[in-house]
Amino acid sequence: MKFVDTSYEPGKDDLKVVFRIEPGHGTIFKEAASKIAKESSVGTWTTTDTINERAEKIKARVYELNDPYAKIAYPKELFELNNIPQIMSSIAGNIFGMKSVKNLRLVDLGMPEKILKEYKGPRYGIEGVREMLEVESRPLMGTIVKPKLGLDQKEHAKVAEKSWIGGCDIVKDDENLTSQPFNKFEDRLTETLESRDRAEDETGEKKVYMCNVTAPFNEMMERAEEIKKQGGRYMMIDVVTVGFSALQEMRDEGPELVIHAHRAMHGAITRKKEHGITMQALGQLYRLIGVDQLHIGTGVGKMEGEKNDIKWIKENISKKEVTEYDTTMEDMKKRLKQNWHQIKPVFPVSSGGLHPGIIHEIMDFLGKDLIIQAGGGVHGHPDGSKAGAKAMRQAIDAKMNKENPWKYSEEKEELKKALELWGTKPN
Ligand code: RUB
Ligand code: CA
Repeated sequence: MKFVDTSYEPGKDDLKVVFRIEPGHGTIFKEAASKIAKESSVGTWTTTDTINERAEKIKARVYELNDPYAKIAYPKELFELNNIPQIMSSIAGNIFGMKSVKNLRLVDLGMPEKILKEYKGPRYGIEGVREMLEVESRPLMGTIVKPKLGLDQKEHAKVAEKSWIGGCDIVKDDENLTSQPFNKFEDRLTETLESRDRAEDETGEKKVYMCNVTAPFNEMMERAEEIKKQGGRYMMIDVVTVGFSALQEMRDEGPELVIHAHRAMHGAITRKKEHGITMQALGQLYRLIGVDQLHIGTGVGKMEGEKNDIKWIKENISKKEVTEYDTTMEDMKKRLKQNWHQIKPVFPVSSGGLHPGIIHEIMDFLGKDLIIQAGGGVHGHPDGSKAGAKAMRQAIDAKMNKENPWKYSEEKEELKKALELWGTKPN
């Protein structure tokens, strides 16, 4: 069987995948690409006499080679279309362990409408979230209660209340806060939602609490239902650690809540430039399943991530059609067009090491359709969480009013103190 065919034109129902390939010892690039197409579709290491016509017809084909990038087209018949675990067991399965590749990276996906139609996508998306929060155009602003672990439910709710009153739209749990003995899920939920109600009364603004439901599936579902019952509007899920299958079930069968996706553990998969899966490709899958908000990185904060890549992730999870990057020759080798058809846009979240002093830079870079979150950058303010939240909102207001943050801070004490402490440079 032949798996490289550069004259092949992918059909409109094919799933297209870009791989970056470093062949293993004794293997050349083209041969490695061929083995990837083979192992990820119908073949194995040797020829077998069980090959039939169907296998020949539905095999994957390498249709473009641009060392180190190869584009492969997979006919839809290879997949159970609404089963992401099965799709990933094909296109990101055995191939990552083959000796004939030293390094392999799944770079981008081009998903056909036939696959898109099988998924619900975000229930709310950017528009739905903005409507719920009654915030038309500025970035949404949130905080993560810190210390991430150690506060009991009452202390947690108190920090949350101060943050909302100071100006946060959103308060969220951290990725590893779920239901510890000193801070049980249900108690925290009740206390924090009460804080939310008081903060809404006091400020006249809509406030949301993103409570982390991450747990084994049945428990997670019960927690989500409890949120709905107690009048919450959001659930937060650590989408990488719970897995595609559990996430899909939460989206499809869970209560009608906004889904905030924290991506803890993604670095184990996405971080190495020459191996693994890009955040961009994972983001496409999470959009397909239907998270409403997803962490994409900051380009300026404490977490690793190149600006160009972050922009690419942002475009791909939030635009209707991705084409812009097809302009440079270099990008054409590794990026695929994607039309999202009926699937709504995901609200991108920038978080990790942010503080008021770098808001202007991040908004220059990622625009206004963004959720900006700061943990340390709120609760580390010299005058505490409420002042910290105020400073963040002031920094956003300054940028919305096209004013220099230092200039704007002359009249805003909280922002001034934050800028004096952290400056206006990325840390
Ligand atoms: C934020 C924090 C989040 C990171 C995760 O706290 O720790 O979990 O945003 O990173 P702080 P990413 O504001 O104190 O740094 O968003 O890149 O997945
Ligand atoms: Ca965190």
